[in-house]
Amino acid sequence: MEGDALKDLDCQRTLDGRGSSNNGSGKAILIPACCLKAKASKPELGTKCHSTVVSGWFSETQPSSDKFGKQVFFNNPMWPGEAHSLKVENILFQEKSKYQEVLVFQSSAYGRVLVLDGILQLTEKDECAYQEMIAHLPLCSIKSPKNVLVVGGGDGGVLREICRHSSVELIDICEIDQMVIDVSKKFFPELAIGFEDPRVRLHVGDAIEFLKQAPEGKYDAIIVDSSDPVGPAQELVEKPFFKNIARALRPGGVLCTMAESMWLHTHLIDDIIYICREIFKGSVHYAWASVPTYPSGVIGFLLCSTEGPPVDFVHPINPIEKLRGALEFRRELKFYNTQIHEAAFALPSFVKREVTALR
Ligand code: SPD
Repeated sequence: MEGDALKDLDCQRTLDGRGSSNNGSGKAILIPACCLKAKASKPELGTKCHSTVVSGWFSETQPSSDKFGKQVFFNNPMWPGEAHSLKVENILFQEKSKYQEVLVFQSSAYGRVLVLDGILQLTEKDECAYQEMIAHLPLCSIKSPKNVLVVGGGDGGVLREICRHSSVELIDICEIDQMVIDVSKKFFPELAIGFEDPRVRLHVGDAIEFLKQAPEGKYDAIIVDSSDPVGPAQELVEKPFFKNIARALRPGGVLCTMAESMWLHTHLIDDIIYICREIFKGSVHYAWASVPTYPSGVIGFLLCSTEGPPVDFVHPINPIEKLRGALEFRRELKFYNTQIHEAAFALPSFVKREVTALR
């Protein structure tokens, strides 16, 4: 185990796959092992994630066997060397769907928790920060959004937030895993309430295929609420997927996608921004928010617009405070407001330095 732990911490010297087209240097650069692993198109042998509850505590680790066959726990490859733990009061649901292992438990500090393939997706206490930001950062950046597509988001929390916007007429959601929807309806009614809105049209299936079939220019906004890009979700950070998104957006339409933690994955963020800059000819920005139960306590969002009427993501043209009924719709906004929106784009100096594609 010691050897593997050390390997995880190692940085490997490698050539930047983008060569000189990114920063023009073409030099060998250091990519942390976590980012290399996150870039792998398939989960590595023996690293399939499973929910781990040991002695009454959940951590984002994965069980494996040492050379003597004894069960040992390794860190998740996306964030080697750390694991935030939550005390488990009670396991409420644990089953394998066709796609992943789904776990719901009652924690003592953060309420109910949803975990997919061993990775924490949300807790009742802090889900507001993620869902409100990923929905309102894009929707408050354009005037009167009407047609919105959600990729993933089967828990319904992002739908709940989009529904605050009375200008929205249609919300398509494409979620691959029916079990996530069912589990959310049973255990997370405050999120699944999003499905009850008559503007929502649910499509259970593969979003990659859904987007290929989507009419050109149909959506004002597309929100990608995915899991982390290891294994199946890897395709959601690749060029063909972003190309299909850009095609499905109207001119001056916006994309908001979950974009990992600046404390852990600046190389991954750099890669995604680099790809998106090539595809989205409007603007590309990175924002972040505090979500205490996500690795490193923060999560990032990438905001992109297609060529067309310019979009100023940093200064929302459609402030939530001015939208009739939005602050109170279904439940009070807990995290998002216009000040938080503007502040979310302020980046620490190390991020400005390391994410070269932002320059
Ligand atoms: N590292 C966890 C990232 C989880 C992103 N998806 C959350 C789903 C909430 N609707």
